[in-house]
Amino acid sequence: MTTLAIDLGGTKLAAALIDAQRRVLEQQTLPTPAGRTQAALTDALSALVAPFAGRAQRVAVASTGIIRHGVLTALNPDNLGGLAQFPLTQTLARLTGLPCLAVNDAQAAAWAEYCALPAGVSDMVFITVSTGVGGGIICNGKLLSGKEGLAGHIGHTLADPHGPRCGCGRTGCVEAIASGRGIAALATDDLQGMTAKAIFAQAQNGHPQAMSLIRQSAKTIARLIADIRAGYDCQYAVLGGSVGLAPGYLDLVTAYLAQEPAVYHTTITAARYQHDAGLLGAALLAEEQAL
Ligand code: ADP
Ligand code: BMX
Repeated sequence: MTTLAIDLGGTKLAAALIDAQRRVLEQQTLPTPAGRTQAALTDALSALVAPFAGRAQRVAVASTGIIRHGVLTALNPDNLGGLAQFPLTQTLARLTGLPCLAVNDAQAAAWAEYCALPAGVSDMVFITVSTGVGGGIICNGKLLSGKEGLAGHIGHTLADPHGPRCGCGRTGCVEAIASGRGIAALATDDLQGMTAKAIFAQAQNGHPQAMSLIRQSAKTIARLIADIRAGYDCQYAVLGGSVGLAPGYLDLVTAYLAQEPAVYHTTITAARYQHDAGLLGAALLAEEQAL
């Protein structure tokens, strides 16, 4: 069976055909629309799935936000330009005429990455450092989604009580400091108005503020991993998202975690499936649920 997998993030939308052998056959990406009304997102999804019409038997979506009964509710509406609610599975089922499953993006990626880890690992966390900071927790071999879908939203744990206000309504969340949007929002002077991608490029050229913003992000993620280790003794942390996968970032996080007491040290790797982890995880979950 071929699955049309979709990854809906705060910055980009991706769609791919995934075959029964779990190979990504063909993929296209589009920017998440700027005028982020329900109509704009529906139009963008329509353009995203159009090239794949008639070529899949089901749709599996990995999406930013809390996913409950197929509806996306933003925990941080800033990441979706203020769009707070969206009927995800209903819209995609209408656009494609196919059955549709939707899961949080980091939860989906966690499942794909967990399934690729060596046998014997039963506890791991996947962290996407992207537009936001998302997480997927595997505990005792099971993906935690939570009764209300909130499980794993570790980007909204406290990093600094005196830190910036987060779009979720709290102050000093990990996401407000470490995410792509957080890095960009904290930039001043000549870096003001740049994207995190551009700030990473500046850091490569030795720009002191750019380097400091990236180090601050990596240190915040390292402390988050230590907190999660203390929380449930996970053996592995896997990093994804365009910031998490940026050259040098994993090494920085690893170096900062090494500065914590040894009991919190955890193996950290880059996502084996790189930017496709969410797509593959959603497809796997749809397959397991025999959608
Ligand atoms: P999404 O959040 O939509 O899943 P990404 O994982 O691409 O998308 O994350 C988007 C964030 O990553 C943005 O803040 C963007 O500026 C930043 N980014 C994109 N490419 C890079 C890169 N090569 N290096 C560092 N940051 C990047
Ligand atoms: C936010 C939250 C999470 C998501 C994470 C990463 C929203 C809209 N999203 O913390 O559900 O997993 O960002 O999302 O509240 P991404 O867009 O960066 O991939």
